Order: sequence, then C-alpha cells, then structure tokens
Amino acid sequence: MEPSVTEKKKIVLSGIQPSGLITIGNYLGAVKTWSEIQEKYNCVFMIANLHATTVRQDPAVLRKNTLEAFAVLLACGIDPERSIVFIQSHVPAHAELTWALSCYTQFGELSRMTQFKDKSARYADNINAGLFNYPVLMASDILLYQAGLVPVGEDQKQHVELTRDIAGRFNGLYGNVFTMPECLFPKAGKRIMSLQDPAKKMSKSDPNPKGYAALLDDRDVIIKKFKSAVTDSETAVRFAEGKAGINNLMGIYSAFTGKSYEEIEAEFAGHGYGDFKLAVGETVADAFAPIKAEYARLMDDKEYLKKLAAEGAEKANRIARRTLDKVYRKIGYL
Ligand code: AQP
Repeated sequence: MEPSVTEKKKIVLSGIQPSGLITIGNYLGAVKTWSEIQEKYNCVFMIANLHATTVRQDPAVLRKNTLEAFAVLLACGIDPERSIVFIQSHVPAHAELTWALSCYTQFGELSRMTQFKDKSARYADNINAGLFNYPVLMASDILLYQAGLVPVGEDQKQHVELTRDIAGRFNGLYGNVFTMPECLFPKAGKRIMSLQDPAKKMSKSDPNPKGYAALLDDRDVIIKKFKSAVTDSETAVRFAEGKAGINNLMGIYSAFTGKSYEEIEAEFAGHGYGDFKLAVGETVADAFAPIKAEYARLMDDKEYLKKLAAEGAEKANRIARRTLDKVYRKIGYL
C-alpha cells in the first residue's frame, strides 16, 4: 500500500549522504532508528546525493555509492511498501526550493554552522558555495514533506534548528506554509566517535579507514578495527571523564546489547581493555552479519533496485511538488 500523508501520523524525513561506506555512527545515529519507527510515523528517507557533491566526488564512485547506499537502507529494514525511499536528485523540487529558501536565509546564519567551519578547514582548497548553502538544501529536504520529526545524530542538531528559523521566518511572512520540525535523537548512539581519535566524530569520509567501522566491512576487519581502537593507559573498563575512547566503546556496546554502563562495568570487572575491545568488535560484527547477507542478495538484482528507486521518487515527487507549488504562489513566482 502506498504510504499516505493524509493519515494523521506525524511525518518523518531523514537522509544519508552516499559519500562513502555507511558507518556504525550513521547506523546507530540514524538508520537503526529509521527502521524502528516506520510503523509509528509516515516516513520519507532519501539518499542525499546532492549533499554529497559539496565535497569533490568521482562520478563513477558516486553513482556506485548511491545505489549501494539505497540497498543498505533496504537491507537495514527500511521497507519501501511502508516508507517512501528515494534518491534525492530524482526529485527536482529539492534543488528548486533551495533557491527560493536561500533568499530567506542570512549569510550570518550560514557562517555560524559548525559543519561548514569543520568542512571548510578539512577541504581548504574547495570551499564552494554549495558547502556554505548545504543547510538550506537540508531545510528544503525537510520542509518539502512537512516533516514534524527528523531522526538524526547530534551533529545535525544545528541544521535542524536553522531549518526551524527559516520556516518560522517564511511562515511569519506568508502564513502557515511549513510544519515546524523537531529532532528525534536515538536513546543510545547519537554521537559515535572515531576509533582512532575519540575527540572527533566518526565519519564515513575519514581518510583513515581505521577510524570507522563500516556496515559492509568484513567480520575480521571490524574486529581488527575495534582491537586497535585508541583508548587511554588505564586498564579498568569504566565510564569516566577523560576516558573518551573507552566511553565511546561502552556507548557502542550498550547500543547493541541494551546493557547499561553499570552492567558493562560488572561484566568486564577484572578483564583488561583487550577482552572488552574484542567483545565490542564481535558484537558489532554479529549484528551486521544478517544486514550484509541481505545487502548481497539485493545487489544481485540492480534493475530491481533501480525500479524501487524510481517508484520511491514518483511518490516523493507528488508530495514535494505540492509544497513547492504553494511556496511559489506565496512568493509570487508567476
Ligand atoms: N558519528 C556519528 N554518530 C552518530 N550519528 C552520526 N551521523 C553521522 N555521523 C554520526 C548521522 O548519520 C546520518 C547521516 O549522515 P550524513 O551521511 O547525512 O552526513 P554526516 O553527518 O556528515 O555523516 P558522515 O558519516 O560524517 O559523512 P561525511 O564523512 O561524508 O561528512 C545523520 O543523521 C547524522 O546525524
């Protein structure tokens, strides 16, 4: 049955960039929640390939990553019968609304975005206008579907707040055009840190692959990455200030097992970091094994995946067009 926005359920919008292999950070911060809330809400999920080009991408790799990310979402349990799943560039309204809303967003607001500051430091030779304008595209993604909830990791909180500011400003001028969105954070795993530098968030575009564990990494690779995770020089497994590496691993272990920090401390009392790291690595690898198997099955039939993506885009397009038409009317575009 086609998901309908006329039902009284809240609408959810979220996306993921096909800028590399989906990591355990993306999974715990976003995708896992997506698969769990499909019954409760009318969900719209997209592969954010327009966002991905704020950083230079190899065209063939971007195409490949886009379809693979689509398959990963399905393998993680996103059900195209219940939710709308599509590829962002297939729905032109995202780019169109971005132009309109750019004219209602201040330079100063965009300059304050932490992600812009981080990424412009990381990619100093390519500080492009798209990188600066990224939050307006994200606001358009959310507002086009009148989403009330946006399940994201904590790193995206500032962008959702800016979306609210833009929506509030537009509504103030033209009446109730946009729904005010709110963040929906996962209970555990809203900020997973790099395995090599626990002061930095885990990112799929980290040039050092040891910094992240990817959903599609081989079992041995996942375990090895956890075994070599950077921690402190103590030996006791306990959650405490100044132990960012261990705290991060405890957060990951807790998110997968449902155990509290006290339970984890009790489980590993008398064991060293080595045993704990191995247990975390094995737990993650075990959790990802069925997802990887389903992914492999889906990737066997790429034509079927493309057909699902086209169907998703058609559904998304119908909703997005409605909002865009209203915005154009309000602004006075003839
Ligand atoms: N480390 C993280 N911990 C928790 N959640 C995270 N997310 C990303 N990193 C973490 C959440 O994953 C969703 C999809 O993210 P994205 O692909 O749209 O962009 P991002 O936040 O920039 O993710 P990456 O992995 O860091 O990508 P790159 O390296 O390309 O910039 C979002 O909901 C995000 O909160």
